[in-house]
Amino acid sequence: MIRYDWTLAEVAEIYRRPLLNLIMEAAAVHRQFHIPGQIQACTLLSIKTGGCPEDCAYCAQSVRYQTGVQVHRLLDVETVVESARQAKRNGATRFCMGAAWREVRSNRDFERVLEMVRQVRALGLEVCATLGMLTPQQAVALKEAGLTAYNHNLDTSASYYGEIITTRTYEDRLRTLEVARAAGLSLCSGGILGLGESEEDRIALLHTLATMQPHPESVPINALVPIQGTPLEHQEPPSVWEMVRAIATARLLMPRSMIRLAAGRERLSPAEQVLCFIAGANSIFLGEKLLTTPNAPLGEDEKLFEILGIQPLPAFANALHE
Ligand code: SAM
Ligand code: DTB
Ligand code: SF4
Repeated sequence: MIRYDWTLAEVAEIYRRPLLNLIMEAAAVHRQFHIPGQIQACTLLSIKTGGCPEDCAYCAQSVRYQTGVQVHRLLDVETVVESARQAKRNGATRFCMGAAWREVRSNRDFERVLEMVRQVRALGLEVCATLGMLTPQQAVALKEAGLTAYNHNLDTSASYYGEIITTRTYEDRLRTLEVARAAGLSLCSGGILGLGESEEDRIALLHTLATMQPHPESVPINALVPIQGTPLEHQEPPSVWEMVRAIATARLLMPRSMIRLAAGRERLSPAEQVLCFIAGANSIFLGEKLLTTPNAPLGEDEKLFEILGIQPLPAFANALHE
């Protein structure tokens, strides 16, 4: 049974359960809705890096902070498609393209992104994009080009959002998610732990996601990657226990969604990652790099998959969501 009417109190009760019980309950629900041992591998590429006018306090790519990020205009179609081919050879089944834009503008750059989507899709990969705010027309154009999913994270609770980002509102964020949904795109939306938010903020974020109908098909749980030069550079990243707790709660609230152990995975030991998988995470980023920061080394992931007997989730296996 999938529920969309969770109350804040119910979410809080689940989130605060004794951790071992929570993990075991999440593992049981996980088995009901997913093939155990099957993990989705997604590869990220930053197709336009840095120079973003937004002020997200965690981000390496905002113009407001001196982060030393290598700024780059929109990549060529061929460079992106070659990178997608490589991702496929490495075992990825979803390719995610990120652009440091506040919003999409309907210009030649957008035409180029549409061409990237067409060509990456033609490789037999699921294609995801994260490009900032969208108009309904742009969302439809992306869908028609073959885009599988649109990533747009809520990051934190509505009430804490203003502490992290002042250049747009939570309502802007929710509106873009609706626009993408209305165009028939799958949604990828989650958050970041370690922004200085309280437990109540985490509960509220999970509540917002779990009361969307339908639930986002994929829910990335990121651990803050502290970036030098940003206001959050000295923030302590969340512990593995906090990650596991958030993952297990997300699994119980949104049983059918893919829960992604996203940024921050490289700081976890293999055994800690396994704990996240048992708690319901069934998707990861595969590849040496996230957008601007390093990810878990490929060789180590290969070893981990081998040891655990992990089967990669085939592309479009979750087409029932689309
Ligand atoms: N500009 C677009 C946007 O904000 O929607 C797309 C790219 S943006 C970099 C994508 C997401 O990456 C953000 O919403 C945030 O959740 C995540 N992210 C960015 N920097 C991060 C960091 N330092 N640590 C963890 N997650 C981060
Ligand atoms: C998501 O939830 N996390 C990814 C992806 N969606 C776009 C981004 C993580 C970025 C980590 C910091 C960086 O590499 O700049
Ligand atoms: Fe720009 Fe996205 Fe980074 Fe915010 S998270 S500064 S919108 S690239």
